[in-house]
Amino acid sequence: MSVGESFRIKIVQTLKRVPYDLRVAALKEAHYNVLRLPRDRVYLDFGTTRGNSGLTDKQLSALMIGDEAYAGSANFYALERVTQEVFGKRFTVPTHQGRGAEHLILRGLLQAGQHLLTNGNLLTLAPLATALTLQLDSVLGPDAFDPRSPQEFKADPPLDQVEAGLKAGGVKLLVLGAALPQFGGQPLSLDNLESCFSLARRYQVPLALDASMLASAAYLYKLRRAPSLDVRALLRRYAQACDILYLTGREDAGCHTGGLIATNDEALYTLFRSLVVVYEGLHTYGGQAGRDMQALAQGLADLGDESYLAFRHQKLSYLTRRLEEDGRAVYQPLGLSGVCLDCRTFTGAPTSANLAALLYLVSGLRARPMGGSTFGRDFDLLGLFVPRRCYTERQIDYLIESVQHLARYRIAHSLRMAGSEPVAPELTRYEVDGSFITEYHGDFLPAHPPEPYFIKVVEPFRLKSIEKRAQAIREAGYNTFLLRSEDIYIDLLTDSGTAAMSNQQWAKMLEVQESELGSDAARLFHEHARAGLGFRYILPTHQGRAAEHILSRALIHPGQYVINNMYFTTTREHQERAGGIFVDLIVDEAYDPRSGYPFKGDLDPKKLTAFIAAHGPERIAYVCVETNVNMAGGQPISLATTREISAICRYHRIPVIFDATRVAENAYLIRQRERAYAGWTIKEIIRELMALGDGCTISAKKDVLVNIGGILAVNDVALYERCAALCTTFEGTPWSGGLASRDLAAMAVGLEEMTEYDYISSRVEQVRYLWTKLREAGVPVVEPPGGHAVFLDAKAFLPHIPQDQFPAQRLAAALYEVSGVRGMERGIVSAGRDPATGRHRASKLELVRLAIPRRVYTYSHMDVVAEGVIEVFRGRQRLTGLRMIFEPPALRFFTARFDLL
Ligand code: P61
Repeated sequence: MSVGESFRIKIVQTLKRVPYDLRVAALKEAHYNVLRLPRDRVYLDFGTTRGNSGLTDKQLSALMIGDEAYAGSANFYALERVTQEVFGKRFTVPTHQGRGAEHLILRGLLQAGQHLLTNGNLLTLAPLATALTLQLDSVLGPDAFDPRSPQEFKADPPLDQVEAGLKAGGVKLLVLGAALPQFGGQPLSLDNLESCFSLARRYQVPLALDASMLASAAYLYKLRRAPSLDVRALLRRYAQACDILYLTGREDAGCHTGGLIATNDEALYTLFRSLVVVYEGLHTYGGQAGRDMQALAQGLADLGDESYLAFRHQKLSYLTRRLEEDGRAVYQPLGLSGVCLDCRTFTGAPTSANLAALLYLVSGLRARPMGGSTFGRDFDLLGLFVPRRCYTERQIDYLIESVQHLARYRIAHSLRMAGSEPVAPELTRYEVDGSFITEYHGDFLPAHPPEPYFIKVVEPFRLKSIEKRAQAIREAGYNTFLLRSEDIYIDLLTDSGTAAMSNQQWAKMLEVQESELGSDAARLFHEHARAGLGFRYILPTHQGRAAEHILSRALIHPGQYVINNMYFTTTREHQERAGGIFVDLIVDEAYDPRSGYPFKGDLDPKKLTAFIAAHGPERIAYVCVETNVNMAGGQPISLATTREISAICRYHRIPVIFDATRVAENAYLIRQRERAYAGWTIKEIIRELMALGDGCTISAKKDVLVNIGGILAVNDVALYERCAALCTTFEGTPWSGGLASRDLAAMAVGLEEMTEYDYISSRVEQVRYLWTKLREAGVPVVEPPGGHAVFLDAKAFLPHIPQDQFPAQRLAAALYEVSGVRGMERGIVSAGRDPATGRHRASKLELVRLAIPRRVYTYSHMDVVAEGVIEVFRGRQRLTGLRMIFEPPALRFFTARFDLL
């Protein structure tokens, strides 16, 4: 079974590759030390796990509830409470980061020249010890330096050496790291810590535990030695085995800054409290903003989240396995920070500094060179540290392929360290004679391009037990619309309003001013909508159906026909409510799930001509052309056919109105499938398509990448004025459409982002990935793959259930029960009843839609979804039909209830 992330993505940070010439210049400027490169010159950063995690949504909101009082901030008390709960430590002293804590501990407990002993936890400790003229002794077992030794707890110091140090009387403090960042996060075992602690007690030397990566250590301990214990219990037991616990919030707690010291010893607390005010800040904020203490409190409260730790372990194991398959020696066993490569396995055995520079040059990635002299031992590793909740599997794949790619290069010159030995690797400068590599083979192109964004904020979720799911779907009347979000594992109900917004959208949202009259946001929105779509007049609406409501009222005389390519539920509802007679003239192929016709969304020009001839153009209110037709399976329209439709309508003076809700996806599929447009940009294709119409309605909750919003655009001024009046009546001012200004700002930015090629291709290719997996397993899916969703063909999936027993409804319910994945019925229930006869409209298509939210789920999630569907498919014979026990009057699929037959 695949393991997916235990979260969905909430905010993404858009990501651009750094061109080769910029990389060359940046590397020179950084004196060939990749650790000196600024982050914006790095494409994906595997140089550290410190302070670069994706936040959880709760941490993000914690940042918004900072109590920035100078003394006695509420956030301090929250932090203190969590520290008590998680670690069982009564007193908390906040510090600005981990090294702030270390500084206070060293300064408080040791005097110049005195000794302290550590298990190789040197990263920040060593420079501090030097600065305070302390003697730092580091002990680790010989295995710790052997990448091949399977010793599971390489951070365990040999007890005899610890005792020898304590016995001699020289050592005044023991500082043990729960996991060592140097080798990818090698853990310290609980047993070893407990033994060290009793030794320390015997010799009356305080033991300080660096708990920055305690969750990682505890998880690995559980995995390797104590499967029956849970991580939360282990966190407490580790914490009990020390006098002082300290940490940086920038590792397992997933924060960007912040640290603390915690103890149960009142004398120690008094000591640190007297120092914190000198070096950090007041004892109730310790050099952290209130918001950072709150985010740290939240991060610590979530430390024991085993589903995330399990996911992380699995992904790092995958990274290890792939690298080993390529013949690389990887430091063993796995820690939870990342993977360390033995540089000697590369041809010519370059140093890690050389390899890191080369890796950056050829792929824009940063890795961490970890060489030789730190421990005075002979090892040279390239650290591939994987930030938490930040990169997807595709991005890890890119890392793997980049490392493979290194084999093609020869390094012409070794780097020579310039100047004297610096305090920290970040400060090292190198020199090189001539050019660094012999030749450049062009920018490295991966087999599967990674997502053009990385994760900024996540929303954790978990899979509920099968019993809970069975109960939930029963209580929901076998209708997935009636399930609660908290009961869902992976939510593919809809791609509507579910996108992860970008950092740029959020930035604009904060920037604009709120006003329902013309605001900077309204101007920005208008500019982008007009430029992007090409229509003259633009109205925002609160969402798509509001635009449809206004347009239908403004354009339909009762008794007139409205021609559509298939139907969408809300569109048809508003056309009919305005007195229109709904007509569907989509091409026949659209109704054949097996047909691979590339433009199954097209309106049929022959059917249109015949209809006009039969009824007369004046009886047709307008022709509504949906892009990327939702109910047909996310199937695109072509420019060629739409041009024909447009010409026919222009000739007869029938307006053409697009439902351009998924126009960017449609444009991408045109670029792929319609040869004449292969070289066009997405923007150009959208403009070309929209130029064939007289206006459009848009639900911005789809392609436009916002959670709320709609657009109505027209060319005709008289029509615009009718619409603007209706907008004022039903929505809000014509400038706001009933939206907050920030929503207009988010739409403005979204209208740009949706046209970026890297984004739209990664979006549609993800849909195709799931589609391919299902099809290869023999699951009946609508062909060819569409733009926003994969549609299961329920008639073929459950041929033994007749349509009046709602096979698609049944399938959606079963999928939820089996896998926690939520899809949506798009069959006879959605089609509703014929207003004339009152009977079910026996829809030709009986589908379950798995709509994929934009930028929210990863390829790992898609694997999990595919496995769920395939499992239902295997057991399909056992499924029986449903009967409807409650039916509402309009749009019944939303709230209807069913029972098993
Ligand atoms: C969806 F089950 N779609 O796909 P609004 N046009 C088109 C849409 O796809 C669309 C709207 C207009 C939804 C949400 C939804 O029966 C349902 O912003 C092509 O939702 O008002 C919406 O835009 C309406 C799901 C709507 C449904 C109606 O999931």
